[in-house]
Amino acid sequence: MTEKTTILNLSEDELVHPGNRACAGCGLSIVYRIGLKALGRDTILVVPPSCLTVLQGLYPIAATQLPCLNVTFASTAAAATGVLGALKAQGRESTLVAAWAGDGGTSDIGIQALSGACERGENFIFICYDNEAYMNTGVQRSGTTPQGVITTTTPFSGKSQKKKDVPSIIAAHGIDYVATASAAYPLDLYDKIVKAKTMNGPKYIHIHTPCPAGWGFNPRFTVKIGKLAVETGLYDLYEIENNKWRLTGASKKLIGKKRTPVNEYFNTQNRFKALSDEQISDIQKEVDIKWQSYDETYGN
Ligand SMILES: Cc1ncc(C[n+]2csc(CCOP(=O)(O)OP(=O)(O)O)c2C)c(N)n1
Ligand code: SF4
Ligand SMILES: [Mg+2]
Repeated sequence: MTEKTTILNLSEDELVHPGNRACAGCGLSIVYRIGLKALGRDTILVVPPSCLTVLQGLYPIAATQLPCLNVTFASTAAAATGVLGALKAQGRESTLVAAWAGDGGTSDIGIQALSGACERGENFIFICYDNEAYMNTGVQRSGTTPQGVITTTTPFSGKSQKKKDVPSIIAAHGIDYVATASAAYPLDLYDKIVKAKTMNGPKYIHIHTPCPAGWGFNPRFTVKIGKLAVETGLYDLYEIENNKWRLTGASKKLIGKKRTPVNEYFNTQNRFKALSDEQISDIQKEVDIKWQSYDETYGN
């Protein structure tokens, strides 16, 4: 039987240096530290412009010990494809290539390169940390910003459109592994990355990543808010492995249970303050319908 992952048996190899340029309480700091532990030393990172490039630091400073290619916004998956080609030419195909992009760099600006790489079947892991806006440039709305959220480009009544479902778009390419994760559940993320490493072809992991600066909450509540997103049923943890969809971790435990009302999540963050009672009630109904179908399909 494989040993259950706990905080005690994670790799002690720290690939992210202590101290970096991310804001205090940044969810990305959590997922990057744990994510790189799961990826391991024999990894080349490919990163587009984002808060992650800020976290990494300006040359000659680097926040990680791994080689990292900073590439243009639209080209992350194409550049990762180029790195795979170079490694093949050098006979180094066991080296892992991992792209890490924000939601803007994944769901909007980088989506054509990502779609192409998935369709071609490139052997890499693409990780999207979703802080639900273009944070590095001052909190502009992105395709994955939820409906009703105030950003600097949706300043009064919030974003009108719904959140783009990127994991489903990527899953529609028929790749072998798609998973969602959360900064609030780092061990679940760790296990998913470790599993992705064992598979061939493109692997996609989408991480809900709370951002105190852009979401408007006290930095000490990053994990609490990440957990609330899952406990309310707004953000689901799941895997699609060889076309089989299943809830995992904390979301799986919610099947057949009472969920926390969605307004408890909304009340924790300034970005939701434009939501009316009617909008909140509509969102609650949508979540209830989704979970009713989970309960019927996956409950006992
Ligand atoms: C083609 C192009 N357009 C715009 C920018 C400016 N820019 C740099 S980072 C960034 C925001 C990235 O947002 P996201 O991918 O969500 O990552 P986050 O900053 O939220 O971590 C933008 C718009 C750029 N570098 N290149
Ligand atoms: S703006 Fe948000 S995602 Fe960017 S470094 Fe600060 S807390 Fe992290
Ligand atoms: Mg973002």
